[in-house]
Amino acid sequence: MAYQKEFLLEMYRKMVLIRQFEDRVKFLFLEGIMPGTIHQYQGQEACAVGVCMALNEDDIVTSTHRPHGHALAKGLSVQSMMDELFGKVIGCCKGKGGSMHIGDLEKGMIPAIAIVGGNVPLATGAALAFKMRNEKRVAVSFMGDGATNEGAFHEALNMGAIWNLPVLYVVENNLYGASTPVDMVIRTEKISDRASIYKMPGKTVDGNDPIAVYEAAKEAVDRARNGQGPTLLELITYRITGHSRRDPALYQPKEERQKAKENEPIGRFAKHLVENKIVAAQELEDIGNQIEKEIEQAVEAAMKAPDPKPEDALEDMFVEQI
Ligand SMILES: Cc1ncc(C[n+]2csc(CCOP(=O)(O)OP(=O)(O)O)c2C)c(N)n1
Ligand SMILES: [Mg+2]
Repeated sequence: MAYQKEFLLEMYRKMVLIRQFEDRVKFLFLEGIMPGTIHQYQGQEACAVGVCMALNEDDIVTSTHRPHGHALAKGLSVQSMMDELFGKVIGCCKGKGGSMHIGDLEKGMIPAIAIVGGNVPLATGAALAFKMRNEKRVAVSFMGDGATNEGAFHEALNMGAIWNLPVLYVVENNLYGASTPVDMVIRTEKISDRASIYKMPGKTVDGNDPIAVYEAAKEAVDRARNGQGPTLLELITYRITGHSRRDPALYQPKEERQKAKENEPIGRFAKHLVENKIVAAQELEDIGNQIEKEIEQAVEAAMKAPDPKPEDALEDMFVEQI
């Protein structure tokens, strides 16, 4: 299918935004300037961007311990996320969530959940609410390969299937759950094979190709929105950074890492755009430079922003009115 240049550039811009955001955060973290802990998304950008570009603004996503890419792709601002990572009162969760609970309901992202598999039932629940209220909205659960071995995953998929809910289960198979290779803990050749026992469509696609991801997600989202029920989508990708802060990822064999770097989504997509004369290399460089400035401004502003007061900890404990 042919796409407008604007669409492809938006895809590129969002992937670069995620990459640069993560690279900057890594630096701030290693310098000891940023508090908390982080799990980063470098290498997996095409997954979040391809899926979120197939969604409407009022669709909902849920995420994991590795949520920055999903949040940026769903439209959270760099500033509100940087503020949150610095624990500031103006962050998207008022500084109370930090990296692993980032989110903003107004942008269609339920705050992330770091319990592996924990967000899968949440997306199922949101989809049930949409169906009961007769709303034409779709819920997406982003998860890792490791999450598909959790009981919560199977319970949630079963419910999504029997109630024919408007939900998309997206597995980002980055070949490892922390340091454990996926083929050590899963017998089936493809994770998407697991869809068949719930009688929903299951598909495996190249998760480093944003267009392939977009097309698979669009088909699944359209099905869900038209009342045809859930889909399990497996995106094959690779994490080109450690599992969490300071992890040198020595369990990833050198050759495999090297191959993955050559196959990383942004360089690959840039090459595709330039070689097919869709865009000039200079235009891509300009996009990168603009994003760098935006991130730098956000870092400066976040560092100057006010911290929460101790008594703020007692606020937002309960919903006052439903
Ligand atoms: C229920 C549960 N068990 C263990 C952990 C510790 N833990 C955090 S991330 C992770 C690996 C998850 O792997 P995967 O689902 O493939 O996601 P990835 O890190 O590759 O993005 C583990 C074991 C956890 N957070 N929750
Ligand atoms: Mg994984």
